[in-house]
Amino acid sequence: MARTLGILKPDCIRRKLMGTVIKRLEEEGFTIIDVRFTQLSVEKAERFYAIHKERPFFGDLIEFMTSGPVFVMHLEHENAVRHLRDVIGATDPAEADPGTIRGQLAESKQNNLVHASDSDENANIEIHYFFQ
Ligand code: 3AN
Repeated sequence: MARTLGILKPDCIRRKLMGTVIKRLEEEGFTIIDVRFTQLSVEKAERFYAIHKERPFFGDLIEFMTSGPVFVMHLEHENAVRHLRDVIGATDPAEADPGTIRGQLAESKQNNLVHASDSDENANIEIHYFFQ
């Protein structure tokens, strides 16, 4: 079994969609290994998204990710990274498959409800970033 990291972003919590998204993840076969409900500091969010530092949306992304609590999930599934990214869909909800979480529910590229690790290597780094 492989593992990945998912984060329910502040828009997901504000819109009271946590239950909906978690239910979908359970229906898709994910096992929840560990969770943390936490408020990211600007420093922690900037380190988490360091790879996007030069992108024009970086400031907005950090402001958004620190605008309220996030729900961090350590998840297990066969091909967990691929499976979670398939279930949440493309970054831009307008481009996401209508059957995906973002395709069904997300509002914009920024307010897209869920973060998912994009490789096994990054999943490992991100899991250790939040869970000892
Ligand atoms: P994903 O979350 O689908 O892996 P990335 O890694 O390209 O997408 O981007 C990280 C986060 O940055 C996205 N989840 C999204 O919130 C934000 N983001 C990406 N591209 C844009 C954009 N063009 N405008 C605003 N926010 C963006």
